[in-house]
Amino acid sequence: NPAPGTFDPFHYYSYDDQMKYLDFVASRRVSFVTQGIIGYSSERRPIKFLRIGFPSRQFKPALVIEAGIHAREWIAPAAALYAIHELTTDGVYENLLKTIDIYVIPNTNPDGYEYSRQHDRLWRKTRSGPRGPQRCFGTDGNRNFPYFYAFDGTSRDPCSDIFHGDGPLSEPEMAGLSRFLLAHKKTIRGFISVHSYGGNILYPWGHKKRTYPDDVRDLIWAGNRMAAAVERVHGTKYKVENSADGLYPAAGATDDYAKSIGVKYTYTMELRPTESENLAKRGFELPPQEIKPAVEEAFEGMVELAIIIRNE
Ligand code: ING
Ligand code: ZN
Repeated sequence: NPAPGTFDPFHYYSYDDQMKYLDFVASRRVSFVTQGIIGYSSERRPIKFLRIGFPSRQFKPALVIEAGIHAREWIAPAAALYAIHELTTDGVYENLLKTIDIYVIPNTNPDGYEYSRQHDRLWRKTRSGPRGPQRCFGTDGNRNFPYFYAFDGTSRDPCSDIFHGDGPLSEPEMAGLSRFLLAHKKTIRGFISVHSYGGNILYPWGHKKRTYPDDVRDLIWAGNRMAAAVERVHGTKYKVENSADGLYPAAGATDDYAKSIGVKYTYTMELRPTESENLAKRGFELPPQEIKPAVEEAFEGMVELAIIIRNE
């Protein structure tokens, strides 16, 4: 078990240890860290977030970092915790945090995450259910959002890994995230959904190929800056591409939803291993010794987007 109040970049945390870390940071840096709960999972685990930023009388734009919607992508919550660690312990971010708020939601699918840790390493979905004649469990949270819901790249079969659920926001975890985004949409200028793997910075729209938002040039420009920031850390090259064109169409994802409610810069980041590294076939099981470089480089990409938003 990690020592309380520390971020250990050599181990994957349990959900309980992740939450203990959030509690510790929130209790120690009361002046500029606020903890909240966006909702509860179907197994009643709280889905917590931290807001990091100094109070200001002026308008502050916000960046939201959401991780862990897919259970087996363990590096995603680790990257979110590392971001919290850096932002709350390294003084170089103080100026940035006087002009922008960063919301970090490190684990939006705690039930799935613990199921992946304890029973089935490659579990992806939530744990709601059972559903269907085969009494299958789980919905793909990244297919459960109400923008072109079930349009393409999703399944109506509850046994499928891309099951879109019983309806838009049928999952309490996703309903909670949606409520949170709507409640803060006046201030949110950026949104990053953290996943693995591939080494990509993906921009909308995801539901259909060759279909882009009007301001896609701005998203590509900022995405390229994020990728350059990532590369400066350890030389890892992330590919900036449209999610449907570059990977596959997938309707109902968080980044499309955030874009659809008016958040300008919305992305899905696919962390290590990169597609070329994956020739070694590690996929979701990124070895613990690679947590540190993976989260360090991803963090610089996140900070770059925060700076872009702050300067607009
Ligand atoms: N990848 C994303 C997925 O949900 C994605 C890729 C995101 C596609 C957004 C389209 C839109 O399938 C992983 N690794 O989950
Ligand atoms: Zn994913």
